[in-house]
Amino acid sequence: MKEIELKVPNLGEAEDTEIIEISVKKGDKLNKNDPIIVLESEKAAMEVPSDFDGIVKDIVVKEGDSVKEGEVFAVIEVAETEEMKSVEDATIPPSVEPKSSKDVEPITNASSIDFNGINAGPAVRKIARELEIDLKKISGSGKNAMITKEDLKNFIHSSTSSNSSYAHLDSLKDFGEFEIEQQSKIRKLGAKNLTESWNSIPHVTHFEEIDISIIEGQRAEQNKTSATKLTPLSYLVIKVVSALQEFPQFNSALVGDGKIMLRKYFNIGIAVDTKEGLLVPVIKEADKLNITEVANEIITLAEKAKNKKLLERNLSGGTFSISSLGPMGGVGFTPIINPPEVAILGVSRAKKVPVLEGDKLVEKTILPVALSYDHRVINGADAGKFMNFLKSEIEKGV
Ligand code: CAO
Repeated sequence: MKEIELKVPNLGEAEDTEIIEISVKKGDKLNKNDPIIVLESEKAAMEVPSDFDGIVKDIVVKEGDSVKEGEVFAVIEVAETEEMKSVEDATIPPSVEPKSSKDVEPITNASSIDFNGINAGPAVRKIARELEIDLKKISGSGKNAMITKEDLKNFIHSSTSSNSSYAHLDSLKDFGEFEIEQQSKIRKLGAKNLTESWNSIPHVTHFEEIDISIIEGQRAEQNKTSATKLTPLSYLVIKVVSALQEFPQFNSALVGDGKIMLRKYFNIGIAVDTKEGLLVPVIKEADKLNITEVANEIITLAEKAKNKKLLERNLSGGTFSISSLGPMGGVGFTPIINPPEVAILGVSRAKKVPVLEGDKLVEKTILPVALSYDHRVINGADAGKFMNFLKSEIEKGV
């Protein structure tokens, strides 16, 4: 048996590169072509495979290390064969010593799926190859958009669940009369987006009841003179913006690699029910608007949505959404997050209830609300604090 030092191959233009994955550990048995480490190049991951059958004696680097061409990264023990001896002289195994940057192959495989330019580690590639998944369809959430095992799992989960959730027409057609209706494009797209959100975001919903008696009194007064009709929703937008300013993570987007983008603008999406399906136009810079301006925006955007007049810019850039089913009733529902946002407030129907204040029964108007949030970004305790703040802001009135 003979020990061989494995060295970092020629990396092309790159001076040094980071080790993003170590695929083996000390004592592992290696077959020729098994990946040992994965290096990160500018555009893709680069697998450095073993050229021999053997045993890993030592790994002298760790994930995250920066390495240069010629640096030893592992020692392996191989049987002393003629083939091995000839390679030993060259120190760097031929297959890991490309002549130029063009020779540095991103991890690809002889399989029919082309992984060229894909940034993913060997484990992810192996599963993708086995299941014949095209990694180009997956957006990576890791460093430099690397596709992680979690991304792959989510992709597999979302594609299997969306396909398997369709009923089979053939198996249902013998039970009675029916007709087939074609869903509108908006509904179809909405269904896809909702499925993706539901399957990829760990949703938690926090329920609360808010006393809007003061706001309702103020609203009645303002509506006597206001040219624009104010509904409870306009007040909620103003108060939600205050809560988002106080708790910025609720106004963020999860951008991968453990980073959240805390957005310093407050664009509030409003779910609008239209004949064609649900649309969520966005009130831009809601923090700069007063209550009447917010109410005007809601009326204008809802009109446009119902008349198919919304432009792309009216539908993009949201940082938080509100879905109000208030006028339609219901005591509560769990709204689905509108990615890349991380939270959404669902509003149900307010009702008048008798409440004991001291020893007196008084009438209060209570609004049930539900906050769904992305548990990867927001904890239950954060949600509790956000809702307590929102509740006390609303209960103060404007
Ligand atoms: N509780 C009780 N009444 C409420 C209420 C609530 N939470 N919210 C509004 N109302 C009242 C309004 O005050 C108004 O009553 P008055 O005419 O007596 O003042 C009435 O209900 C109708 O309000 P509205 O619907 O015209 O206005 P809005 O600002 O509340 O909502 C809009 C505007 C565009 C959001 C709404 O029309 C809409 O489309 N909602 C549907 C949203 C939806 O489908 N969400 C579900 C998404 S998940 O599938």
